[in-house]
Parts: sequence; structure tokens; C-alpha cells
Amino acid sequence: MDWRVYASRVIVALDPPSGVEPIEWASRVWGSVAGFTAGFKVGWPLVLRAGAGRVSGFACKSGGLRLLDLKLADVAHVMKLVLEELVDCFDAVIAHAFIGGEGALIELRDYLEEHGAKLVLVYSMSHPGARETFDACRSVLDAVVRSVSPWGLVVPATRVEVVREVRVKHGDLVLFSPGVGAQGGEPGAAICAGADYEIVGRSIAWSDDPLSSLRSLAERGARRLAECRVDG
Ligand code: BMP
Repeated sequence: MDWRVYASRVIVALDPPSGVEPIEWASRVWGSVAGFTAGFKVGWPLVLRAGAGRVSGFACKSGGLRLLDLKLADVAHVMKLVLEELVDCFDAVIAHAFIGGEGALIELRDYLEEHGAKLVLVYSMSHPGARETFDACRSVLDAVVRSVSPWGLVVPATRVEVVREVRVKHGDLVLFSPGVGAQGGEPGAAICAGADYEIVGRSIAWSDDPLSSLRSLAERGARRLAECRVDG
């Protein structure tokens, strides 16, 4: 299988390392991998260092699937205030599922829809501590997902058994799986378990040559997909 098949399922996390000019850095990294990957995700590291206005400018002029990952977890009106300067330049916004629907996620989902953006909820996380919290209240989070009907969910590439279960339980949702590469997740494993996209940050974006790092990760990913017969 061609490496490009796997690369087309990669979302690149553009979290700038310390000491770089953040927008120049994001533009350079995205410029070198944009033609091969599905999209990018930006979060607090870029927004706090560059400012919402400049991040909006960068996202508005960039192609691909643009995810805004502020992992929102507040009452509805505050989440909307936070998004004011950013929402129109992104295709989807990530919020925490655990805050629940009424007064929070339902209003946020409707607000995003008015602005042409979609809601993605964090269902579980990729770090080991997520087992103590997210995984311990899976049935509560399932009920939130059913009542809010988001467009997508974040599920950990480091624990693909969670991805597999979520694919069965919430079959029609778009699944984004972070934790590939630097955190130990094997490229392709989450897609084989049912994820739609794998999120990769440092292994690609912090490399001196992001395109060749994408390519070597994607060669491993494509071999894995060939084994589980996901053909993109
Ligand atoms: P990296 O590949 O460099 O470890 O980056 C992973 C990216 O995915 C980061 O932007 C992080 O915020 C995000 N992420 C994660 O690592 N685990 C999660 O459970 C949820 C995330 O959004």
C-alpha cells in the first residue's frame, strides 16, 4: 500500500516548540505536509503565543480539515466568548464531553452550526491517567454523546481497545485518534481499530524535515493498514 493512503488520514498537530516564531513555524510545517495529509489541529500553544487574530488569519488562508483544539470545558456563554475571534476559520472545534449537554454542549453545538463548524468531543485521552477518570465513567460519557450528537469524538491511539469499542457504540461519528508516534501509539493501529484519522504532532511537526518524517511514519502506517485491509 502506498504511504500516501495512510498520510491522507493524518491530522498534524501544530503545537510550536519553545523559541520559534509560532505562525512562521506553523506556516512552514503546514506548507511542507499540507498536500499529503488530511488537515491540521491547533490548540493553546499556538493561540496563546500568536494570539487569536493571527491564528485566525493562518487558519482562514489554509486548506484541509482545520481543527481548533481548546478542549473547551465551561458554561455555554463563556465557551462562545472564547471562540468569538476564531470560530469562522475552523471546520471543527474540540470540547470536553464530561461537561454535559444542557447549558453547555448543546448550546455550543448549535452555535458552531450557525458558524459552519462542527463539534468534536473528547471521549477519552491518550495519557495513562485517563484510565482513572475517562475510562471509569464511560457509560456516563456515552449518554452525553447520545444526547448531544456531536460530529466526532477524540479517542486514544495509545489504547486501541477504546477505539474499537467506540466504533461499535457510536458507529456514525468521526473518530480522531491522538497519541501516535511520540506518545507510543503505532501508526495505523487506531485506524485499524475503527478511527477515521490519526493525530500526529511532534513526530512530524518538530522534525527538521516534516515531509520526510511524515513519509517514514506513513510507510509504517500503510504497512499496518495493509494488514488490516483498510484501503482508505
Ligand atoms: P504529539 O503527537 O506531539 O504527542 O501531540 C499530540 C496532540 O494530540 C497534542 O496536540 C495533544 O494536545 C493532542 N491530544 C493528545 O495528545 N491526547 C489526547 O487524548 C487528546 C489530544 O487532543
